[in-house]
Order: sequence, then C-alpha cells, then structure tokens
Amino acid sequence: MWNIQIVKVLGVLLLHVALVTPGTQVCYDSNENAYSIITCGAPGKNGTNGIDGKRGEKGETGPAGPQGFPGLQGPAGLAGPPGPRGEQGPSGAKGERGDSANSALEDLKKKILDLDTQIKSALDSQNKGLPKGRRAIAGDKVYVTSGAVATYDEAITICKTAGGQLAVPLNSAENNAILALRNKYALNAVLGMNDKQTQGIFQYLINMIISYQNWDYGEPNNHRGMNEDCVEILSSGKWNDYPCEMPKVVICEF
Ligand SMILES: [Ca+2]
Ligand SMILES: [Ca+2]
Repeated sequence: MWNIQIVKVLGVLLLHVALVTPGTQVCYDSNENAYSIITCGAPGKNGTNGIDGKRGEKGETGPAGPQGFPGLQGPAGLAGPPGPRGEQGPSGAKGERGDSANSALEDLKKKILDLDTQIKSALDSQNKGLPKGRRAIAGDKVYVTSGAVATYDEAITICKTAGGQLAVPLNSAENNAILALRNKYALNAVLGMNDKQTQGIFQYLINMIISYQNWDYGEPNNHRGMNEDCVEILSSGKWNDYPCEMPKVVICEF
C-alpha cells in the first residue's frame, strides 16, 4: 500500500520536472481521479456582491446629551394646611361716644312707624282694582262681598267676571276671614267646592280633592236624600252640604 502511494508521488514529481513549463501547471483532475498538466488562464473577474449580512446586536447606550430648555409652568397645587395663628395686633383707635338709650328708643319708634306705613301701602295696592264691597284679609288673599245672593253656578260666574274666584278656605285663618263677611249679613255663604263628580268626595273648582275641611256635625249628608252637592258656611264657621240651586251670599276671593 505504502509503496503504491510513494510511486504515485514520485510519478507526479517527475511529471512536474519533465513537462511543467511557464504557462502550465500540474492540477488534480477530480473527474479523471488523476493529476494532469493544464494551461493556466488569465485570472477570472470578481463575482457579484453577496447578500446583506444579518443585523448586528444593539450597541451600548451613548453618553447623556446636553440639558434641554425649561418646560411650561404646571397647574397650581392643592392648598396646604392652615398656618399657625398669628400674633395679636395692636389696639384700634377709640370709637365715638354712642347714642343714649332715649335716642335708640326714638329710632325704634320711627322704624315701627315706617313699617306700619309700608304695610298700609302694600294693602292699598293689593286692594287696587278690587270690586267695591265689604272686605276681609287672610294672608295674601282678599275676600270681597256685596251681600248679594246667587246660586252656585251664578256665584262662580260673578266672581270670575270680577277677576277673582268663588271663595274657598284652605285653612282656618281663611275660613275665619270668610266667616267674618258671612256674619255681616247673617246669611250663609256659598264656598267654591262641590261633590257633583263623586258623591261624598268634595273637590275644588280645579278638580282637586279638598285638603282643609270644617264640616258641621253629621255633614256632609245629602240630607233626606236631597242632591246636596254644594257647600255653605254656617254662622258657627262649620260647613254644610246643600242643593246648589238654593241662593246663598256670594263671597269672592282675590
Ligand atoms: Ca252630595
Ligand atoms: Ca247637608
């Protein structure tokens, strides 16, 4: 085995010495599995550029840049806790001598007189434009009557025409004011309510069930099966239901 290899090498060396001339070269021909003498050609041209390599790893962080310009002022912060109490200041200058007790009393009297004038003036303006007749006041309501009598429907029209409405007491003060006028004539007066829609359920003219009520004992009762759907105020101030067609004193409220 070794002998064969040595012979091959020696053969190549001899071939090289004998045949290799400038311009030729001994090369191993893989197709022939042997060495042969070939003519060397001119060097080939450079090949085209290869494709781009993979992206390299991230570099290290660079040094800090120069300081930037100051930003805009931010919004005001929350109020802090209250500070400690300050020291007491110096005393003020001495005040002028006050009015005497008598002078204060005179002032008070004047104020009461002024108030009285204001109230009278307010009442006068409230009565402006009201029809003539006897009057009574409760709260901001004024009740007026001429003592004339009428049926319920007529009474409603009379008061409406006068710019008011048939009197209806919403509390005991108003009931007393209406009673005062009723007693001037010693005749029962009609009130602005009825139970025409549902028997026993009395409503105001605006179809609202009445709140304040002041019925006489046993009333309302549709007495003896009569159609008592309207309400009158008695001399006691109590109420009774009666037939609407019966004439009663008309009292209007404004
Ligand atoms: Ca009735
Ligand atoms: Ca009755």
